[in-house]
This record gives sequence, structure tokens and C-alpha cells, in this order.
Amino acid sequence: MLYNSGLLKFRKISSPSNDKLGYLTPIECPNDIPFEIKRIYYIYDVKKEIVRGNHSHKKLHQVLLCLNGSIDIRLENFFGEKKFTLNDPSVGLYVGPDNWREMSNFSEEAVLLVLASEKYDEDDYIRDYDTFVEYNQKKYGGIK
Ligand code: T46
Repeated sequence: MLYNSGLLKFRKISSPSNDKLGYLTPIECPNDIPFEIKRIYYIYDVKKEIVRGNHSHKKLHQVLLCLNGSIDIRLENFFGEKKFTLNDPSVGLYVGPDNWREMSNFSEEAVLLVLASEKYDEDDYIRDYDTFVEYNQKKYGGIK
């Protein structure tokens, strides 16, 4: 697992008496995710060739869920990088602070739901890659 991130498998509840009802996935704090949710947002109608993200956060914790379709997520931090494909609404990707993220390859009608630990704060973003590298070198350089 890449430092400060990882996949979370949530419950997928079906009805034993009627298998045509489909599934229900509940997410409760703090049992299912490691923070209290202060904000949710969702990203949709994204063309396949578009790459979103290209930033990191200093304090924000989030869980990313692809509710429909498929989305690729690339995470990079001081200790390495990893790619994930989200295509199951019962699986979330936890992304802690200091991870550079890129969301790409959105399938048609893909919907990315994000559960966030804080309200929107532009000051929490690092949107310049060189600044991200320098910030992490200062923070983690001594412990590599
Ligand atoms: C992240 C990834 C997964 C708001 O006004 N409120 C909000 O809560 C958010 C998230 C964004 N905005 C504004 C800020 C920008 O003017 O919406 C615009 C688009 O935001 P951004 O370019 O940051 O979107 P993404 O898709 O690159 O990144 C978003 C989140 O911002 C980010 O925290 O981790 O999704």
C-alpha cells in the first residue's frame, strides 16, 4: 500500500429474500471511514481525454468512490506512486494529506463521489508540482 492511502471495502447489503432488489452500501463514521465527513461533492460529465486533479492537500482526508462507470486515479507522494481503477461502488479509495492526485480515463457516465474531512479551503491545496515536491522533501526528507 502507498503511504497515507488505500482501498476501503464497504458493506454491500442485499436482500436474502429478494435478489432482484440490488444492493445498498452504507458508510458510517467512524466505523467505516477514518474521519468525520464535513463535505461531500461529486464530479461527473467528464470527457475521456480529460485529466482532473493535479494537486495535493496539506490537511484534507478524503474517500473517493466511483458510483457509476470507471475512473483511474494516480497517487504520488514522497514514498512512491500507485494507480487505482475505481469501478465498484462498494469500494472507496482513502486519500490522506500529501498525495498528488490525478483522475483520468473517466468512462461514459462515470460519477466520482468524494467524502471530505473539511469544508472547501483553497489554502489547503498545493497546485504547483515543484512546490509539492519541495514541501514533501522538507516534511518527510529526514525519515526516508
Ligand atoms: C480533490 C479531487 C478528488 C468548490 O468551490 N468547492 C469544492 O468543494 C470543491 C471540491 C471545488 N470547488 C471549486 C474550486 C474550483 O474552482 O470547484 C472548481 C474545481 O475544483 P478543482 O479544479 O480543484 O477540481 P478537481 O477535480 O481537480 O479536484 C477535486 C477537489 O478539488 C480536490 O480536493 O481531491 O477533486
